[in-house]
Amino acid sequence: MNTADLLVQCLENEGVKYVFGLPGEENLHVLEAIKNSSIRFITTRHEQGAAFMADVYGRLTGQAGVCLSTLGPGATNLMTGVADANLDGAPLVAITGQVGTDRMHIESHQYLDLVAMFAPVTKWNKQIVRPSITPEVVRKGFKRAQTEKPGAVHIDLPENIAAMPVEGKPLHKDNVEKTYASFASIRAAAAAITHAVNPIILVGNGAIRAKASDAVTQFVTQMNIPVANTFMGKGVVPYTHPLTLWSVGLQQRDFITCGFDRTDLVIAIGYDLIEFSPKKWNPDGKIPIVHIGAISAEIDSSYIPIVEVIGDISDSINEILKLADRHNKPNPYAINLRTNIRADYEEHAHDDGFPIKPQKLIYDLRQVMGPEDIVISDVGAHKMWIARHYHCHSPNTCIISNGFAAMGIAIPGALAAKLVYPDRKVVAATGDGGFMMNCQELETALRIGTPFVTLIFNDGGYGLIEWKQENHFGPGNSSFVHFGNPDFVKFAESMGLKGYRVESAVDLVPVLKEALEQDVPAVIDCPVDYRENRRFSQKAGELNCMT
Ligand SMILES: Cc1ncc(C[n+]2csc(CCOP(=O)(O)OP(=O)(O)O)c2C)c(N)n1
Ligand SMILES: [Mg+2]
Repeated sequence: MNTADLLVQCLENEGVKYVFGLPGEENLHVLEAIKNSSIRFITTRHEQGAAFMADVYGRLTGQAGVCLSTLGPGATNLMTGVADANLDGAPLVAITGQVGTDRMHIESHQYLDLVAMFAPVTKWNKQIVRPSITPEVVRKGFKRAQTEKPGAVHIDLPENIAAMPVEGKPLHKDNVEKTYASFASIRAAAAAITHAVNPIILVGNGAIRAKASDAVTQFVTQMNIPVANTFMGKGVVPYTHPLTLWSVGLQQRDFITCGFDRTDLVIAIGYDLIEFSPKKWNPDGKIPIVHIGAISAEIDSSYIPIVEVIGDISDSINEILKLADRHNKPNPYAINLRTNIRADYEEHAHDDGFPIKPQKLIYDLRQVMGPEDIVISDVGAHKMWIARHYHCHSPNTCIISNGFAAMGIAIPGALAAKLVYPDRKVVAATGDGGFMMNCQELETALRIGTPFVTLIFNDGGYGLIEWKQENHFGPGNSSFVHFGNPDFVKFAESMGLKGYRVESAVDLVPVLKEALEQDVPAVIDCPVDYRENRRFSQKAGELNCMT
């Protein structure tokens, strides 16, 4: 047995089913070891795709997704997806090949100090400097990646170490017990909740990671308190619940902002500040906050909780429920707000304008997707519309990157989602810009048999940036944001995929339905009317929270 064999045994011990990656000379031994293992290697067309696949796999399962690259250029390609996992709180382990330890001290072909390079985009990273430490490095790596707040870990394996003989076996996984909040913190939180006049709940991805959906929904119902979710907190409370105010987190004002303007207590549950800065909803730091989470609150001058309830989230909520007493009805203002938000959602439901308005596009997408089906959003104007308008029945059914927010995640992410849930429908919703960043992974999807639908919001440009430019510099004032596109239908067909073009608003639902029935990946080119972006900004700018 060599070190590479032992490394792969350790991966098996961690329950790894897939390694996403791209081969190179410096990881030959690892690939050979994977070939002889129970793990399936998924060969990708770019290391970035491999890292995004591992990222979304980790986010959906809570088990670290694993990606592999060679040294130098392979490793630099891997970094974006690794950084995405780290800032989105997704468990991921990246393994890189490396030159031998005998040539790291001199100018060496393709050599970069990868431990130094990955340090800022990981929670922890190390080089395997001698064969015998492999089980400890791997166990520690997985433990770090998977423990709250999850993130990315990097392991660097020099090729001479990989080939060295070794004895040893994987370490046992330790039993990590739940931690429970102190009684004092629960009592203080319950008192604050009891006395608040107009509280609001803000729920984030931490509640999904902690599988606290049932407890949060129970809390909302029993306490009669309205709840908003961050982009990454969709589905914690089903969107049909009468007290949900849906997603918050646009950088500009929106209906939901009014809920925060009027509140006298924010109950933040599993809220990650990275997604939506508290400075946006609590600029002068005056709103009292109860922080309920698995770990202590991040420091921010706008986020200094009056009490932190730290421990298993479901348990904390259940204990608070035993002590809190709210006989007063929910504020009628919150109910009005809900009515306004819903009216806005439905405003374009039957709009047959073409190119299709983003609101209508997303409304139709929701109609064809079942409650457990999964949408993976890319990053751009379409993401903002998905965040506002695509609502979820359950957690992890709309994946949005809102920590790192890297374009190019949707297609590799959808492939990973289809691997995890082969029986669910999966849609990669992407801009035309993001599509061209990782569309090569559609070949990977075809080859490994993961059919999903890629829905392109086609505006011939970097729509979100155009939107921001126009907000800053006035209508018509945008620069460097337009480009040409290939014929996406022919492009898809040339790869052996199904290609569709939406030619009118009424086409979209039947095209989506047909595309979702295919047994190969399908691509839908859908022209989108982004004049709605500016319209929305105007409407939001005129929003008067006092009505
Ligand atoms: C990798 C990466 N590069 C650049 C950006 C900055 N950025 C954010 S959105 C956006 C435009 C996205 O364009 P497209 O994919 O066509 O989506 P649209 O906004 O048109 O819906 C850009 C350039 C980013 N988030 N990620
Ligand atoms: Mg675009």
